Amino acid sequence: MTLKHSLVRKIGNAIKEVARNKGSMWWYTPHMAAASHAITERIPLVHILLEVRDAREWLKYFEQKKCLVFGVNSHKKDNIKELLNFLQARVRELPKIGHGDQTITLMLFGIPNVGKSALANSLHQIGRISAAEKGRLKHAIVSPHPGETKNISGLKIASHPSIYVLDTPGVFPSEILDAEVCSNLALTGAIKDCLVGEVELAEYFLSIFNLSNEYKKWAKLSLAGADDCSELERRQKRQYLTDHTQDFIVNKARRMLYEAVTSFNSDLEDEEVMSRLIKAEFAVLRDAFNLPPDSDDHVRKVAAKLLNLYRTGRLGHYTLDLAPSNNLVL
Ligand SMILES: Nc1nc2c(ncn2[C@@H]2O[C@H](COP(=O)(O)OP(=O)(O)O)[C@@H](O)[C@H]2O)c(=O)[nH]1
Ligand SMILES: [Mg+2]
Repeated sequence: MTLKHSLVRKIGNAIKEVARNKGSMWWYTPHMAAASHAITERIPLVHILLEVRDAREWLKYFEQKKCLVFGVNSHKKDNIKELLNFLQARVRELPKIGHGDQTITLMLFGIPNVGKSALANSLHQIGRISAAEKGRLKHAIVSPHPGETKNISGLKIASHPSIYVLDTPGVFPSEILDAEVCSNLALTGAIKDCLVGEVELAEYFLSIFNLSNEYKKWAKLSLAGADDCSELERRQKRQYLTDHTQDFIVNKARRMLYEAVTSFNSDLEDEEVMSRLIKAEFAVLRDAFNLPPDSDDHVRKVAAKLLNLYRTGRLGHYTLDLAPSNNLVL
């Protein structure tokens, strides 16, 4: 068995344990049940349903299945403009459109923390509506934590005809999924970190990272060696010593991870070897993040910072779940 499998089992057991102690309510909370009910009730009333997924590698798969798919980065204005054009074209295809002041509604739905609210906001901000309609205070709450959107809310994204996008709370199926799916959901932040444990999740990430090709892109960081910088840069580095989101810390973490993983020549499929490597990586990351070794919970702090860098895409891109066509190739 590989360490990844052991960690999946450990995370799966942790989830089952919480379920045993707190009842299945922690997974399918009353709030989520109410949201699912509210979303289901709205389905017959809306014109377009748009499922939001974090699934870059799955685009081709859904295209082959003849689904209407659109890859989008909510932080890219041009991308959002293209999506608005795409949506308006779909709206024009709807029957009985174009008579007077008909209002079209488009409902976003998906699992927690997948980017629904960020997408609703971007569509509203970039949408072709008058400045007065872009209520400065009206926006959906975007957060790195799951469960922040509590209600269904509408934001206008286009005029003539008026199109409103409905942002909804994230929902799961009511049944608990298998251990690997749960582990992947937890790693992406769809399940609250405290239910599984940040350290276990960071170990799980490293067990995937160490067998990936992502770190190989950082070879030049290692060759660059010790940083050579100006007095101003040195001052900034002192000022932001513990801010792991700063580029100089991200690059240091990448370089140290690269050096740690490439220094291990032995078989990483071996659970023992992978465990030792992950332990070594936690030690170098503590150094990269400038955490004092005697601080109480430096292991948890390293884990939290590492998870944040992974989730904001600064440690590369990973597909945790391969599309079926890719599975066939394997
Ligand atoms: N890189 C990137 N991050 C995103 C994107 N959309 C959302 N996020 C981030 O993902 C996290 C969850 O977003 P949010 O919209 O609150 O998810 P929701 O729970 O589905 O509404 C936030 O930290 C966002 O900044 C995107 O297109 N690209
Ligand atoms: Mg939301």
